[in-house]
Amino acid sequence: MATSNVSVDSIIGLLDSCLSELGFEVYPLKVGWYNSVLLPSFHLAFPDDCLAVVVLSTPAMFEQAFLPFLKEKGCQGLSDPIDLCVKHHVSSAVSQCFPGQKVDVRYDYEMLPSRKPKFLAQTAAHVSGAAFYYRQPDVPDQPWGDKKMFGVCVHPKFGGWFAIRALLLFEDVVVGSEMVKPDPVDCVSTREDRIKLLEDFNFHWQDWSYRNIVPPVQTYSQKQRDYFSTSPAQRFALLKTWG
Ligand code: GSH
Repeated sequence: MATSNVSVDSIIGLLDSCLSELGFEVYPLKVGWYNSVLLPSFHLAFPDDCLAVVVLSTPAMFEQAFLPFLKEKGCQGLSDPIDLCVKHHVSSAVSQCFPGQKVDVRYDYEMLPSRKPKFLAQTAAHVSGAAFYYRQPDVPDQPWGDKKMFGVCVHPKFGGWFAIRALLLFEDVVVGSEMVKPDPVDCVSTREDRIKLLEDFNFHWQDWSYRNIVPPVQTYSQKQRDYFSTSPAQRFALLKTWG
């Protein structure tokens, strides 16, 4: 692997200049930060000092990227329009900003032949400092006995009103010790609030109350709420009612 003289700041700056106006956020991390918290079977097969970037969608993505994408493509017969829209914008940004550079782009919806996800999105978000991944062991003296509770990420500005969309692996960019691992903001700091968060997420995630565990600066618009609370099979019919 060649050592690149491209700085992390310039990579993030370029990506941000393409993606932020579309409602995405980007956060850098080192592959080693990610691999060090996972079992070997989940490791990314890249060196520890290789640069990765996690891409999130914020509430603005729906109006700033998705609705214009639908308008341009026409929604007739389009399956997985959200995934297609994210892929379109992220892959265009990568090829426009880094022509000729080897970048392995992995999306949240992609699986390996083993049926494992291509990357663990919540772990990537946590180690990059983008969002705190609250898991069962983060609750001292946990009240659930043997019951398995799924963890959930909380963004300091958007609470649960965001989604983790992609991981970019810059195969030829080696980052040195000057890149310091940021701690994600621990915005749900008390035991009581962490219990509430995990219970809201595990027992009634469909009412979306877990998303408001911290006061969000922006949430999904009514249109976006209607879209995501409609089952994918019914979304086409909903879109038609929007004209
Ligand atoms: N695969 C379908 C598509 O591409 O249209 C469905 C996509 C979808 O609804 N994804 C969910 C989503 O974006 C799960 S990641 N939800 C937004 C959220 O939960 O905040």
